[in-house]
Amino acid sequence: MKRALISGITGQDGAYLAELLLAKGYEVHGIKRRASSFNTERVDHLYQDPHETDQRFFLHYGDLTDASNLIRIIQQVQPDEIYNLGAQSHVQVSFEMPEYTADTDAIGTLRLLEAIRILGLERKTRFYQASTSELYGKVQQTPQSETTPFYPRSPYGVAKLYAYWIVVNYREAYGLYACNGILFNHESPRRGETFVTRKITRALSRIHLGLQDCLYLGNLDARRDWGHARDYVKAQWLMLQQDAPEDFVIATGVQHSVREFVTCAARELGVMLDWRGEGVDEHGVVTTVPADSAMRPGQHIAAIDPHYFRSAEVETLLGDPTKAKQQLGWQPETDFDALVSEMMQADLQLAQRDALVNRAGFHSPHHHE
Ligand code: NDP
Ligand code: GDR
Repeated sequence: MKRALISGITGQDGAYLAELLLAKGYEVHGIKRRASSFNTERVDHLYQDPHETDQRFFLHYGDLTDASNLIRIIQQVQPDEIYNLGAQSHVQVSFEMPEYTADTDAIGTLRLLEAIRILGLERKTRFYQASTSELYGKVQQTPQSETTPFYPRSPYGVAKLYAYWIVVNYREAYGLYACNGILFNHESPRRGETFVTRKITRALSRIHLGLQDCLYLGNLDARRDWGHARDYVKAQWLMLQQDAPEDFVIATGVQHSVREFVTCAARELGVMLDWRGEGVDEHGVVTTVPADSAMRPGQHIAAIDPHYFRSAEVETLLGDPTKAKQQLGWQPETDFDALVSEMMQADLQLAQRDALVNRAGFHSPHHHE
């Protein structure tokens, strides 16, 4: 039985990857952070009572900023594969917490690689690094492939640049089996609520049910190559099953704007949206609306709030996954429309639950942003 250790197991990708590896017969260990409230919601369905025999899913308290703890966990687990998915992963937040982002995303990666060396596991443990299309930042060529130069545009991107190169360096210097997956944006119903896709599907569902009035967004013209996280974790696993370690771009090769995402998500509700440009006050106005919706024709359900503009923006990203298709035999199974539809349906269910709770006289908690 193979043993895997996942940092960031409580995040979007961590949950899908844990499911995939358990289905493949792995013993799966994950690092979770100590928090004052529950933070394991995405993997709670995988939890096994510690008294059960045949246990294959384990969580360890830890943090990427804590080297001695990482060494101890790796020593105990003796993993065949480490997936470093843990990160302060929000680009906008990285402008507010640049040092913490560097500590976790850049030096955290170094700490894991050093732990492998310190424990003499260079020949046993394979390493996957969650690299990102944010490395391309201010893009130098389109579409972006494994050979496109990097130009990161945020403290997050710069931290991930260090992580990318330290992985390459440890592969070349110590012969580690270590790979960078340069993954373009990938989403799902499990996506964090403050990333733009999930923010949109969550807000539109709530507006539809009368729980909220308007969705405030930043740059509607940003363009992204959006895929489904379930498809992308398969590529992470495939990268560690090759004869030799290499870096791969994982993307769909199709690009949409934030505005198109909103329009497509609204269409899922039977709502037609018209964009009436008024400078920075650009609105999404409802034109037709089904009878069961709390929205009204003419209602502004989307508007720009400059608060969400970034200090330095990544305007456009489009990946070229040819190498992954040829060498890994990987390709995305979920297209843009199916992704938006799945996310809308899931958020509609959550909003229906909140509406029911409200009607029964209880008020659902208010979350910021
Ligand atoms: P999430 O933000 O959903 O998950 C991040 C995970 O990292 C969570 O489990 C979080 O714990 C954990 N984490 C945060 N800080 C620390 C720390 N200091 N020590 C240990 N763990 C920590 O991200 P995704 O699942 O979307 O992404 C996974 C990885 O892939 C990240 O590294 C991200 O930067 C990268 N990536 C993501 C892409 C995407 O489109 N989703 C694209 C390309 C790269 P907690 O739950 O407690 O917050
Ligand atoms: P990104 O994802 O920065 O690409 O990083 P995000 O969904 O946050 O932003 C995508 C684009 O949408 C624009 N945008 C908004 N973004 C947010 N969050 N909120 C808004 O209200 C809003 N309005 C417009 C942004 O300006 C941006 O251009 C994600 C993360 O998962 C990273 O960890 C990962 O490395 C990259 O994807 C690939």
